[in-house]
Amino acid sequence: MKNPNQRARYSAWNLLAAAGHDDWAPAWLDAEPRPRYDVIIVGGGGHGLATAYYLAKNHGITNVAVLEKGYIGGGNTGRNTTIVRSNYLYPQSAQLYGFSLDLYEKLAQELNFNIMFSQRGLVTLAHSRHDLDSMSRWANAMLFNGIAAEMLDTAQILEMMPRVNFSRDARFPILGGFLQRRAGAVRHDAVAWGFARAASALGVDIVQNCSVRGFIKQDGRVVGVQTNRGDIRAERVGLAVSGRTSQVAEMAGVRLPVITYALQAMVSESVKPVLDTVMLSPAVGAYWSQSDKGEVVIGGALDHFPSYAQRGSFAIKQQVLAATMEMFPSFGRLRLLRQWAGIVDVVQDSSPIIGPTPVPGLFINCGWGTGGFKGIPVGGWTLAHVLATGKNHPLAEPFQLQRFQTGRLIDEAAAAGIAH
Ligand code: FAD
Ligand code: PYC
Repeated sequence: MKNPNQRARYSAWNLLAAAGHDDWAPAWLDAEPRPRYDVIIVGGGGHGLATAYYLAKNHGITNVAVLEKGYIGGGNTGRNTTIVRSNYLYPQSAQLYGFSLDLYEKLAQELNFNIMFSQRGLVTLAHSRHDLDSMSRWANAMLFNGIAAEMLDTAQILEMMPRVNFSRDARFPILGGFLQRRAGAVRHDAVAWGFARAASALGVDIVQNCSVRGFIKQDGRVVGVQTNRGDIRAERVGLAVSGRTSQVAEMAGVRLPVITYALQAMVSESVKPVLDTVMLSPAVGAYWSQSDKGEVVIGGALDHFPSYAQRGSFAIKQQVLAATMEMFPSFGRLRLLRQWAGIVDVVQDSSPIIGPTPVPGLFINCGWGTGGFKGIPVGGWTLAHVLATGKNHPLAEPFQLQRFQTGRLIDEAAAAGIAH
C-alpha cells in the first residue's frame, strides 16, 4: 500500500490478510491479453464464460480469451433475479431450456463450485377464467413436450403461500395457477465465478477491463478485435454482450433485429422465511421470491422505451410496488434495501439467436432479453459447438438469425413470463 487513502480503501483485504488468508490462490487468473488466440469471446457474463469453458472442456480448444470491458458478471448475469425454469410453449424451446435445466442440475458438481441451486418451484398465478384457460393450454403444451407441469387450485395455492392476498374482494382474485416444480433459483454470481474458475483452470485467459472498440477485417472476414489494450487477433470471434449486442455487431458491419431496454428489480431488507417458492403473476405484472439472505426479491416489466441507461424508470417501479401491495399487503411493512437495472437484448419473438452472422468469422449469442440467465449453460454449450465445429448445434438450429428473414419465428412472448 502506497498511500493512506489506499490503505483505508483496501482495509477489508488487510483484515483477510490478518486472518491468515493472504496466501489464498485467486479463483481465476486475471490475464494480460496476448496478441493472438484461436477464439476470442467478447463479454464476460455467464454466456461468454460458459462458452469459453465448454470450448475447452467439450472441444479441447484452450487458446481462448474472454474479453470483458468491466469485471466478469458485472452485466446482467450479476443483476438478474436468478429464476431458472423451462416452462416454454414450443418444442424447440422446451428442448433448449430443458437441456439448460439439466445442465444446471449438475453444474455445482461439474464445476466443483456451489451455485446454490434451490429447486423451490415456480407458481404462475391465474386471476380470471381467461388466465386459467390459457394456463391449462400452457401446462398441456409443456406436458406434450415432456416437461412436467401441474395445474393448481386456489386451496393448493393457499397452502403453499398463506401470505398472498386471498380476500374475496381483492382486485386480482386468485382462481388457481400452475406449477413447475423443477424450476427455482440459482445464485447468479456463483454461475459466473464457477465458469470463470473452471475455464481458467483449463487454460482460458480471462481479461477484465478490456473493451472491444472495433474489429479487424481481412477480405470481409473478422480476424480480430481492436481494444483499449491493443489489437488482438483470432480465427473466430464470438459475441455474448447482451444489451450491447446491436452496437458491438454494428462495428463489424452486422445489423441485428435487437432492441435494448432496461429491466429493473429490487430487494427488501432481510426477514425470516416468508415465501419458499418463486411466484409470478403476469396479470398484475410482478414476481416475487425470497433470497437465501432473506431479502424479498421483487421484479416486473421492462421499461416501455428503448434505452442504454442502466437505471429503470419510476413508472415501472410504481406499478411493480402497487402490484406487490395488492398481492402481499403485509410486504408494505418492509423497507426497500436496493433497486437496480440491467440492459437487455430484446428480439421480436422473445427467443435467442445462437450461431453465425453474415460476416465470416463472427458468431453471436444474444436475444435472450429478460430470460437468459436460465439459458447460460445451453447458450455456452451451443455457441462453443458452432465456434469449434463450424456447424450449428442441433438445439440451436431453430434459433438462427435467418429466421427473421424466413419468418420462422418461435414466438415465446407469452411464456417469457412477466418481463416481455
Ligand atoms: P451479461 O451478463 O450482460 O454479460 C455481457 C457482458 O458483456 C457484460 O459484462 C458487459 O460488460 C460485456 N460487454 C459489453 N460490451 C462489451 C465490449 N464492447 N467489450 C467487452 N465487453 C463488453 N433471466 C432469467 O433467466 N431469469 C431471471 O430471473 C432474470 N431476471 C432478470 C432480472 C433483471 C433485473 C435483469 C436485468 C435481467 C434478468 N434476466 C433473467 C436476464 C438475464 O440476466 C440475461 O439474459 C443474462 O444474464 C444474459 O447473460 P449474458 O452473459 O449474455 O450477458
Ligand atoms: O426469465 O424467468 C425469467 C424471468 C423472470 C423475471 C425476469 N426473467
